[in-house]
Amino acid sequence: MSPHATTRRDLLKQLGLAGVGLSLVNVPGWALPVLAQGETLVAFTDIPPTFNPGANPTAISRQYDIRKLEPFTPRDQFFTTQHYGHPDTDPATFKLKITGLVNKPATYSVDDIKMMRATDVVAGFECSGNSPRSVQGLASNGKWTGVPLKVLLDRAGVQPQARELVFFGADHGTEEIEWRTQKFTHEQQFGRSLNREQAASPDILVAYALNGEPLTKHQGSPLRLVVPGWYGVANVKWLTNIHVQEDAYLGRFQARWYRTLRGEMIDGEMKWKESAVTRLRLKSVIARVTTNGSGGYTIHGFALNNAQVPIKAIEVKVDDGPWQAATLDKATLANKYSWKLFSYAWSNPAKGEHTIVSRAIDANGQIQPTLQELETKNSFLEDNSQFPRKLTI
Ligand SMILES: Nc1nc2c(c(=O)[nH]1)N[C@H]1C(S)=C(S)[C@@H](COP(=O)(O)O)O[C@H]1N2
Ligand SMILES: [Mo]
Repeated sequence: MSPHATTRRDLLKQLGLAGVGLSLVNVPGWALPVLAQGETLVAFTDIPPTFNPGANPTAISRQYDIRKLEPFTPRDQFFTTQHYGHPDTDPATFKLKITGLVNKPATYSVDDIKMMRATDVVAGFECSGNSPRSVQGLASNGKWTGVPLKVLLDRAGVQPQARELVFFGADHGTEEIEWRTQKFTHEQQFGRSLNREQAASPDILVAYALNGEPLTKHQGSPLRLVVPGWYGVANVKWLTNIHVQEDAYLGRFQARWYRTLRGEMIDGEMKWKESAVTRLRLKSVIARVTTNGSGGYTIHGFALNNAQVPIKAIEVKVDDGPWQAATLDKATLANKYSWKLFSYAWSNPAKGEHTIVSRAIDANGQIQPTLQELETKNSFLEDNSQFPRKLTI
């Protein structure tokens, strides 16, 4: 388990401080990014003052207000969305079935899963539609508890000819199927797949808890898939069936909706490639700016990546100044799939309007692109462009 696998709220509870002016309590070691004593938030001028995401915690979809940035997104603020609404699920009767090309098909109750050895994975993810339009609020970070998918698959015995694992949710809706002149509509479950190699990762969980508390309906109660390092859509909620097959699964949210068309220079020639939304792309976001009231300003943000290549640095640029190294928070950095928090001390900025922006750089030297550099990307999905913010000092 990570050294910081306790939420701030747990910590405050342990200290007997829960509920008493949380943001003013100075918890040692948790100064970042909880507001330190005497610090205040500086408003961004490119966000309307009426912008108040998450104001209704029971809404079926919500954004996380990234200005509240914490190491772990509280369960009732965790961003949430889905395509078909919330299905009716009863944890007492809910079943997860493992079917198809396995030696021992299985049916698990939620209690069966909870009785198995629990594993925690800290993982941050964003919806692939997250972008400046939603003030990057379709992103969150949590500690998930569950059973590794690999344990269930090893028990079931995946047969040699199996190539693909399909994960079905309990939710369903009507989809249009089109082939040449033929068009028909049909009811179907939400489904996503992973190929056998992708599904073999020991870090994928069938999860039942977030930040040490049971999943809510919003997060896919009672069971959901958590695929660390992947965009949100891979994390199938209300998981009722894992079906093992030889053929590729071509459901709408696998093969049609979550697609990006990109132009790529291959040997001097532009080639246009459609690809599926899979692993997170390198992104950093400035989430908030605080001031101590005496000329000291701090810029805070988070970064996401797929963890196959670690993040090496985050840099911040003020107006037309040079890129400057930000400080990466050690605890989140040490945690493979967590979002990484960063901060940058901005001393005595000049009075007036400023534009600030961050960029992430990975261990291969890959740099988070600008919006311009994403010119040949032809969908609004997977927008990992740099996110300039405006504010007035
Ligand atoms: N069963 C099911 N799982 C789903 C979806 C869905 O529509 N149905 N939406 C996906 C998408 S697009 C995202 S971004 C994430 C959001 O997860 P969250 O609500 O826990 O943040 O759930 C994914 N899992
Ligand atoms: Mo999504």
